[in-house]
Amino acid sequence: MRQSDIDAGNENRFRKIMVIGRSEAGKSTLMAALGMIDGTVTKTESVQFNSNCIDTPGELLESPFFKHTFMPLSCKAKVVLLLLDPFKHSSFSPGITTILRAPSLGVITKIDLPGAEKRIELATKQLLNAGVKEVFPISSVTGEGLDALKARINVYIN
Ligand SMILES: Nc1nc2c(ncn2[C@@H]2O[C@H](COP(=O)(O)OP(=O)(O)O)[C@@H](O)[C@H]2O)c(=O)[nH]1
Ligand SMILES: [Mg+2]
Repeated sequence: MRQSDIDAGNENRFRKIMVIGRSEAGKSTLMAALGMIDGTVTKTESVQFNSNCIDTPGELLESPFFKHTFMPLSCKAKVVLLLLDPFKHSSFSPGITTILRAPSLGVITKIDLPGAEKRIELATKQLLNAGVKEVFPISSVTGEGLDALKARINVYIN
C-alpha cells in the first residue's frame, strides 16, 4: 500500500485477498470458509468486491480476452490465491502470475474427495508452472489445510 493512500485514509480501497480459478474450483466456498464473505455461496456471475476479498468469476480465466482483467484488479489486493480443482484441467497459462500486481499463492481444493490424493502432485506442478512459489492443498468442507493457508495469508494481509 502506498503511504499517500494511508495518509488520505484510502486503505479501504484495498481488499485483502483476491481469488482466481475456473468456475466451480471452490473460490466462493473457500472465501466463506475463511470468513471473508458472509452468507450463502451463490454462483458468482461478476467480480464481487466484498469488504475483505475480491471474488472473480471463472469465466474471466477461461477467456483469453478477459484474462488481462486480473492485472488492474490485483492492484487492489494484498495477496492473490490461484485455486485449482485437482479433478479438472488447469486453465492457468504458464507464468500467468507475472501479470498480477500482488504476491500469489497456489491452492489445491477439494482434497476431501476420493482419489484427490493421487492428483495432488500433478496439480502442484500445474500451479508452480502458473508461477506461484507455494502450494496449499485444502478442503473447505473438512477444514483440512486451512490453518496453514490462513497463517500464510496473514503474513500478507496483516
Ligand atoms: N468436496 C468438496 N466440495 C467443494 C469444496 N469447495 C467447494 N466445493 C463444492 O464445489 C462446488 C463449486 O464451489 P464454488 O465455491 O461455488 O466454486 P467457484 O465457482 O470457484 O466459486 C460447490 O458445489 C461446492 O460445494 C471442497 O473443498 N470439497
Ligand atoms: Mg464463485
